[in-house]
Amino acid sequence: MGPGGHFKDNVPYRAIKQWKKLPPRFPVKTVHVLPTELPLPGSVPRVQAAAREETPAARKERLARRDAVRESFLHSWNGYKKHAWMHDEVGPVSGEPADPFGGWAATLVDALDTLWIMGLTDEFEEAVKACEGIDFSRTSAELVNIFETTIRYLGGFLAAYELSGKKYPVLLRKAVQVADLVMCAFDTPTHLPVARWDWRQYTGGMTQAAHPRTLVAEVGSLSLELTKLTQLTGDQQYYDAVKRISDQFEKSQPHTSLPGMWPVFVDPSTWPMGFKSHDYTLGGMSDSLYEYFPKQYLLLGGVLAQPRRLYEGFIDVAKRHLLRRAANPDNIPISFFVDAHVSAPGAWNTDVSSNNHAQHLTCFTGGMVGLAAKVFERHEDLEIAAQLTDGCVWAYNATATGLGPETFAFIPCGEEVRKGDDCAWSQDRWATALWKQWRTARYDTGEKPNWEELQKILDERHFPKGMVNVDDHRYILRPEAIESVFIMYRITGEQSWADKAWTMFAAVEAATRTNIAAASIADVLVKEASAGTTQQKDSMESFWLAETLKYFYLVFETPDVVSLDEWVLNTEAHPLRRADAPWPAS
Ligand code: DMJ
Repeated sequence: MGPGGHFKDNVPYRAIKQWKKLPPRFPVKTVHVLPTELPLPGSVPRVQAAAREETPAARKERLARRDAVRESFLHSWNGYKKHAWMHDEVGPVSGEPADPFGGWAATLVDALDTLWIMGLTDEFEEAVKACEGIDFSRTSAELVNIFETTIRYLGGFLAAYELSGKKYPVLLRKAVQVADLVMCAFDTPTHLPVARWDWRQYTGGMTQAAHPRTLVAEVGSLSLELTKLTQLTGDQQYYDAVKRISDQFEKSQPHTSLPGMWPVFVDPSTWPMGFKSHDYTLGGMSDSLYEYFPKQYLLLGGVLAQPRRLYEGFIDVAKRHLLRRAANPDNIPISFFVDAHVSAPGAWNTDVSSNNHAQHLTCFTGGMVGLAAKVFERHEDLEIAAQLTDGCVWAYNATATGLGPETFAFIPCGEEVRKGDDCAWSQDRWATALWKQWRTARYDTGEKPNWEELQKILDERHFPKGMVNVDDHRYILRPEAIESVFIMYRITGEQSWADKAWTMFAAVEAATRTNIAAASIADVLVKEASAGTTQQKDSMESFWLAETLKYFYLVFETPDVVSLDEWVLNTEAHPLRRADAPWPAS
């Protein structure tokens, strides 16, 4: 039954204007419940470094930086308010509103916790009041993206509700409304969700099933928000829904074609869930599946071993097959997680090939590995966390704009992260890698670099030293790089991370600020666009205010503000608030 047709009871598809919760077609028989044990004090190791002394001059500088970030936030927030209030997004160049996420004011809801963290109480209260008017029973979307709805709306309400001390009950009410919608997508024969939910089909009474080719992140990263909602409401249906999913991940972990990890495409239309494809990445389409494991462990106060097993079961496999160091002109020790493909899967002849592609989306891995190194006491991984984070900082610093590209290819130089290594920079090494990347495109299959051709490639494409290709030149205001810098700063307390953050912020501000808000950038490799064009594109996703500026701001706050020993960023509070948190406020 496609759009335009009729359902069984002759209700035309288009005539259905709002979704309606129906009695479950596939009732859940046995409900998984939250672990009941209380976390023992001290059972989860500390994440943040001990407090450091701050000189008056250092404090002055920090506060000036913090206020600059706050001013940037207010600039974009006011632009959204003036031009696109209650819409999902504002066009930062045109001022035109846009509604790509259901039309439920995604920017407003997603940014609530940042408003609170920045102490913008009047703005926060105005926004909370506006939330009362959001009608989640109607939508402008044909299909509802369940993952995006969960992270932006449900996560937005829950984070704001808890950070503001549960003093605004409307936030929890709205969270439940969003979750009611999300739960409709779980009413399938497998109890696994339809990732792009056809609300008209559901309301028309049709049987629905998960899609056999679903992105693993879209089914695997609903756990934090739904678990938190059960913690807050006591209603076990939310936790039940995600525990079924994590059990499937655990059962399948040793049996995929790259045992330990899960492929980009999975099949939740079958039971057990299918994991039969062979492409693996920590980047787009898979990223938050992996990111959520250590955070879920923290959210449950360390009493459930499953998220730890899932993390520990995958990370060494990812280190072995996907982690690559990268040569760069300053010989900074840096690494990236790349993509892998398994051919000829099987116990005896598995062949894993990997590429040399880095993505901005994988930049969260520095923070994930760092957080997990502390929480799971994997101290040797701290060096990898630093190298992953420095890889993304390097990618920013290497370009003409000071912004990291969406994706690029680098010079890989070894399969393990080692010190005193074989990764030293040379012009020849760069030329050889460039030539390997480009020679067939130029119909020249010679093994040795052709210097004349190489010069032409560089003149046309502006690759910075150390990059051998840039597939996607954009910077779309993403948060992953600064998220990792922020976590590394809180873990180590080293000032160098705050200074790196400031350099990144200055570049982001210089390139993205518009009269209205902040714009995505079309090409980070060139400072000025060619005549008659502009680098600034008319798009500002909600994560700019909800994530990117929040991390920048928190770098320049005292470490007791959203301490990682109390909170699971960027959604919910840790159930066990610690009275003896380090780094007291100055
Ligand atoms: C973020 O909104 C989320 O954190 C998500 O998990 C992946 N990427 C986007 C922004 O880049």
